[in-house]
Amino acid sequence: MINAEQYLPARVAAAKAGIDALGAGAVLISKPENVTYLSGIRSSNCYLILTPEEGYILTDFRYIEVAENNRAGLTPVQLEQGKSVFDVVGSMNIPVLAVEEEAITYGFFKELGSKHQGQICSASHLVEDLRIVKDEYEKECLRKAEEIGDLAFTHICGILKEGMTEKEIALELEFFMRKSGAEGLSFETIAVSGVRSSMPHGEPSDKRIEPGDFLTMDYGCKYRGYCSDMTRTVAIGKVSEEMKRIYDIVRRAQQTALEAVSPGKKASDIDRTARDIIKYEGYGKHFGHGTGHGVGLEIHEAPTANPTGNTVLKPGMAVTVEPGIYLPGKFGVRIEDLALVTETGYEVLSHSEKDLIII
Ligand SMILES: [Mn+2]
Repeated sequence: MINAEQYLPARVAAAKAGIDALGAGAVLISKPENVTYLSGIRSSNCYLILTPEEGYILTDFRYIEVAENNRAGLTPVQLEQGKSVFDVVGSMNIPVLAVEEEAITYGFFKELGSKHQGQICSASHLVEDLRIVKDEYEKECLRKAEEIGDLAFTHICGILKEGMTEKEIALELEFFMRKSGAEGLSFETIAVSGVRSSMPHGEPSDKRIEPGDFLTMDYGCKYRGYCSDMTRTVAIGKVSEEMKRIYDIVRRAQQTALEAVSPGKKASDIDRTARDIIKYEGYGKHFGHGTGHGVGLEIHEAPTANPTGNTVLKPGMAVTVEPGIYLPGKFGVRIEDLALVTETGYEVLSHSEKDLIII
């Protein structure tokens, strides 16, 4: 497996190169995923201060050893007890400091303002704009995370049986993914069956699966910090004609939209491809969410593939394709794959069966 370390200095250099355009002399990186992206360090209390020339990594005693060993070329600064990141920033006399406005709280902003004498401006999406295109290391992590998801699907299909509860199914998926090398979950597992499957993000309950149910499982794990995300809907025992028909529409919408993923397309084009098929079949109002989203260190990141998603797809972007149809009081169906945009089209990272499985 490739190592992340060789990519870190280039990522830091790219972030530094964007500071001038913000109208700032330095940027304070506080969003944990952005800190990880640039430094390789995962920590709950770690900040980066970058200027066009310098880079500092600020953390406390608990993480100082990893900070000292960082391979990103950042200078470690230990935050002594009683001393905060705001004290350090205050002592640096930065005329204009850019902050990650969507990642900080009002309390953070107030404290920063009490110590920092200069102006504050927005870092906009300085690091997110870099993260949107994945490098080879990140692609490998995403492939590996999705592979664990695929293995979990095979595993669950082998043990699903009438009478299992949604909670038991979710737990089996989670336990299996952890045993298969995942560090944790990328989000709370969704396992909903029967009438409950019409809730796109329903929580697993004590409901037992029974013949005639659809069971939708939407789950993901983290591998080296990178998230996987996939959804499959399977049938238990038997299916009605209506269930078969709806499944087929979603299956077709998902496959067609997936095949539409290619560089130069807008994210909204992917959404429209899926939505047009579902609308044409008369279920437009039962598909009330976007078709997909980017995935990386965060489970939901850019690009957003909904009707207004105006990001132009580029090679290296990762995007889910996950249309669904939800009929309240009856059932719901969603199918989701994660795809990487390539030079010529797409590479699908989830390989689990998508034709209707009846267990
Ligand atoms: Mn998703």
